[in-house]
Amino acid sequence: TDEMMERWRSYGLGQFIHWGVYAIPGGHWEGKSYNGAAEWIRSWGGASAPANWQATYDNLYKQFNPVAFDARKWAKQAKDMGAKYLIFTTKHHDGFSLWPSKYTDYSITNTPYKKDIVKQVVDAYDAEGIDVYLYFSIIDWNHPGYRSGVPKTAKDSLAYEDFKQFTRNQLLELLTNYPKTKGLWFDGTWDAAWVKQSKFADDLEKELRAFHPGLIIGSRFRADENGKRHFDSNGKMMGDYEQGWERKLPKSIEVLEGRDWDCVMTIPPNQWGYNSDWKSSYIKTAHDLTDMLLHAVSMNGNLVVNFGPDGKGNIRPEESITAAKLGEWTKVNG
Ligand code: FUL
Repeated sequence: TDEMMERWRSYGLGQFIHWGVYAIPGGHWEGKSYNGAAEWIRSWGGASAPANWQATYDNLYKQFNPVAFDARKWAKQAKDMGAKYLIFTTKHHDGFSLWPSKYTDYSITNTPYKKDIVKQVVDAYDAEGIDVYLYFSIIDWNHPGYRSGVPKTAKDSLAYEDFKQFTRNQLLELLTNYPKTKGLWFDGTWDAAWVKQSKFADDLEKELRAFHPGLIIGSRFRADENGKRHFDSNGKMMGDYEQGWERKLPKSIEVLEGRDWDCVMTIPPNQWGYNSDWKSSYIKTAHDLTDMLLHAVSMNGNLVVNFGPDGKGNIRPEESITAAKLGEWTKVNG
């Protein structure tokens, strides 16, 4: 609703958190490092991949036991930083669900940790007055029916129908379990055939909005024929600039006219999930980030700074220092 969009427009600063099984390898496995984004390590291909790597990765959840995880600590830190909203990865491309989803076994339920992480995060941030948006990847490397691109055979199509229903079920499940959710921040649509089958997406969008009045939906939910995401200027969707690996924000106000947008930003270049090695990277300073925040806000956007907690649930010290410095700045500058 307009009221919700008004609220969204007033945020300014947000926090993104990428957390999942990929935090265990942290961009490395058996002494080798992977140069791509740490949360993409499952797709580690070519000669550098250890034998049976994907099967190894798909079993890592059996070790996921974040004993240091304390949602209240994260929420307090976000509050002190001045974040007005959170975008939290409920499920990234690997398909691992951080909530006890009844539609898959690949979820937090079957880890040694067992407890519902999404619930703890939603409750803790809500208690600090921070609005929560759920990140949800359409790509799901774990689901047997998922494939990239349009299904080619009848068997594939059937499996893909199953995947679409699964996606719908999981989304309704999230909104049912976490009614405090303010919006859904989708990802991975470029790789999903359903964007070309707009009837399904149209119906699903209507269903989600009817089910959860006021729900804000990110523009990555839809894409054009070529899989390119786009802004929607009708005030019902917000669009994003994903510029995590470049210090780049939209330059001209004209391209943004009438659009609601946020810019999601990593602190190191192109790393969203935890990477145990930051040394080789150019790390954005709190000063860089406040520049970006001012830039975004001056062009009617929000800036969302990403954090990638480690496999135990700790936010890395470098990120905590940045958060504290941002907090000092937002306290003085509003
Ligand atoms: C991208 C993803 O592929 C990255 O891993 C990350 O989640 C970023 C925010 O969106 O499309």
